[in-house]
Amino acid sequence: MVNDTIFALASAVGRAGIAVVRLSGPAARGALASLRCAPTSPRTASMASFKDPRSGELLDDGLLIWFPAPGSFTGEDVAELHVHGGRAVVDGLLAALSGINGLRPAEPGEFTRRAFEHGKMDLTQAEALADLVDAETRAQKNQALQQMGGALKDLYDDWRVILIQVLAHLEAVIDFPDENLPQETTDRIWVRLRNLEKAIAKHLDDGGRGERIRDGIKIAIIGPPNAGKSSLLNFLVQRDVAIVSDIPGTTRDVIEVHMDLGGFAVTVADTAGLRAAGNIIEDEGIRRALMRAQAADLKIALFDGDIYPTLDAATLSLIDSDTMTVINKADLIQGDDHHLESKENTLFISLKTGVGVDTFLLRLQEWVSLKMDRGTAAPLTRARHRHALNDCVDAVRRAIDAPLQELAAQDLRLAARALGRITGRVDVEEILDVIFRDFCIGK
Ligand SMILES: Nc1nc2c(ncn2[C@@H]2O[C@H](COP(=O)(O)OP(=O)(O)OP(=O)(O)O)[C@@H](O)[C@H]2O)c(=O)[nH]1
Ligand SMILES: [Mg+2]
Repeated sequence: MVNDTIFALASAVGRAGIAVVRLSGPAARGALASLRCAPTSPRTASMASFKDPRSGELLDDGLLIWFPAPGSFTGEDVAELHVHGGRAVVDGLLAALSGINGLRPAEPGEFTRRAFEHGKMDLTQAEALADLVDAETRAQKNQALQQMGGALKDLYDDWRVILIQVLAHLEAVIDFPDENLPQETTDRIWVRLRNLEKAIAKHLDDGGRGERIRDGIKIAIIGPPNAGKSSLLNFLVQRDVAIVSDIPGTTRDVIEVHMDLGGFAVTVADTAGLRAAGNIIEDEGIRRALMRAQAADLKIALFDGDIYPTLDAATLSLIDSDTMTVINKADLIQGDDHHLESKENTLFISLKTGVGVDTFLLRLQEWVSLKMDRGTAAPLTRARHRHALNDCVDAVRRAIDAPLQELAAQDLRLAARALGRITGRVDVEEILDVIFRDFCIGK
């Protein structure tokens, strides 16, 4: 029930310097009175003593901030109680709040839900808030902040306004055929619609940049047995996560590690060496390695320098434009060092001596940031948005090709609704508003 007053520990659970307990709803002010304190001036921190409503026992001395409705995060009366972050203090305060009439613990996400319901943010901003809390890398944080600032909301709202305006014009043409709208006006409708179709298509065709920043870019290390794939994983994550041995076929399962590479979230997977193993466990490992290679955004094809210039054929056959070719064990390659110099897309490294590894790391970071940094426009961040935008652009295309204006109007309504699904705005009444605002039909 929206009329309930909710409370929750807003800071992390566990021992800490300070804990923040938040209340939101109409009974927030009354709850403070029960704790025998009262808000002073709005949005200003003041010292307060919080006391148990029944026994009068001191729960803690802390800070109180009062955010009166509607100028608060949720749009309701909100109180923030900053207390010492000890378990007993927090438990005591939460227990005291539970005992106050009209108060109940908040459900997960309920504060943000209320903010959405009171029009403080749209759904993309609510999602961005969740992303910001989960952000582990600089790029994830920046993207969440951009989206929380309304970058996607503004974009989708603008498109929705265009759709609604076009729809309003079209409905006017349908409903009032005798009004004789200038041909120019009608032509402009279709130009606007075609431009919109292009803009949405371009936004959709971003190579999944936003989703990749959010979910992490997938890198798979593939290559023949014994090339040093597990050694490379251990080097990248600077931990001894995978078993390294000189026995070919050591790695069977895919070993996956999340890491921050130059500010971007990446998942690196070490895989089983590719060969005709003839052993069911290793064969299964190789099958998984190939699947992982297929799903990866970037493959690092790692070859064994010990047999250079022979390169493993199975690995060679997997190289595509999203593959970095790396030859390891450069220390074992005989002859003149000159021809080992890293060329364009082929790098020579030795994980044993460290030769070439800095260049390799640099190239890898360059590649990752190139994949992520294309353009400054706010990218799509969720499959949910992509799905709705695909529905929207399909409907716009159908409207453009529609044989009848009535059918086009129906498709435009669907297109606007698809955008509304992303931001959480789904009223059709707006269309009437536009008709009456933009047109002097009721002469
Ligand atoms: N000389 C030399 N040996 C290396 C180098 N890098 C790794 N090795 C050794 O090569 C052997 C194989 O390394 P791993 O990392 O287990 O190789 P892998 O590709 O994961 O092998 P599989 O899991 O069997 O597919 C180990 O004995 C490593 O110590 C290098 O740069 N030079
Ligand atoms: Mg291995």
